Amino acid sequence: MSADVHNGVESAGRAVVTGAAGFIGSHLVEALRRSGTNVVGIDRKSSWATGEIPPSAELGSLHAIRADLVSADLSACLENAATVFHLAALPGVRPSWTQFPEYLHCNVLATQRLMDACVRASVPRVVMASSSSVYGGAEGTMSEEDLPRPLSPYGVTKLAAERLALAFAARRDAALSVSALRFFTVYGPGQRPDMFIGRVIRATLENKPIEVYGDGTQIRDFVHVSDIVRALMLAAATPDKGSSVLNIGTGRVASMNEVLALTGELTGRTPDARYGPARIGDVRATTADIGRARSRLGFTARTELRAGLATQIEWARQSLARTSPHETASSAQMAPTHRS
Ligand code: UPG
Repeated sequence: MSADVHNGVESAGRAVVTGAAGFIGSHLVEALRRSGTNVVGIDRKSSWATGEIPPSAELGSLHAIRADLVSADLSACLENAATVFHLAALPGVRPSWTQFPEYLHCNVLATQRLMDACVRASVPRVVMASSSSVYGGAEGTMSEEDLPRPLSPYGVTKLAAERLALAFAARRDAALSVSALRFFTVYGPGQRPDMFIGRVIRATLENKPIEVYGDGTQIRDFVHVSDIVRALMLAAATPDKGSSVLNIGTGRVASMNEVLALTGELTGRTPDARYGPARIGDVRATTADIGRARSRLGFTARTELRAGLATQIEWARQSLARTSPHETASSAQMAPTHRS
């Protein structure tokens, strides 16, 4: 983390992170605490127990609160907050067709309640996770200027959340700025288990088949979680007092077939890909226009896909060794398997 980011967040004071136990949230909480920032982390997951970790010489404190944003007493959580990182959401494109009330609750209602509380508590800055899913099936590079046309109920709720936050920030009585970061497809250690890269790695390490939805030629702008954390910290530290929407991606793409091939190279095992129908609501391609994030935040992604995949493979190996030590020890002695 660069000194300016470190100082920017630290001098800004206490940070509140919603979705603190999630994939991106847990990385952000760690980075904030390493920078000496005291963190209030809110999550509704059962693994996130309410409790207090005092500050140490190396780390800022953590006040963990297990709560649902829709019913929690948010004024207490937001006291003295300088930055609220709003990452809590029900993610994932495909289940949103059948679980829409849950998506509404977690993505829209929760955001409305949080923003209302932020205005009342005079929180100066909210940095929130939006998604490239708001764009829908755009051809070519996706720019913040494009008209969003989400193709899934999930994308609709993320767009609603983003617009809600911006509407609160625009209120005459609000002294609040919002940075809505449209994350492209995030990967890295701790990635959600329903996502493609994590599934490919796990299946390959366990010698199991992986179902590819479609012919594998769909492309994604994959962005490593360490770059996402850096973008979040930069957005919190920017001296710009206005609200903005910013793409956070790499500007480069890979197809699912390329991910399969790279995983094969890096693990020494050929993934057993089984091709099935494409899923409704999945877009063919995402590519971030990265110009605005570069000019406003000085952000460019640093992690190349090959190096980033290696970090996730290493993490997956370690997690598998913890859950099934015997299996992994014996498979580690096996010669790489190659399937046709
Ligand atoms: N896919 C498969 N097999 C699987 C899982 C996924 O073929 O078992 C496909 C999927 O259909 C898609 C591609 O792989 O075409 C990538 O899927 P995934 O890794 O789940 O990412 P996205 O669908 O791009 O969605 C991710 C996040 C979402 C976020 C979005 C931002 O899940 O929460 O908003 O990226 O772009």
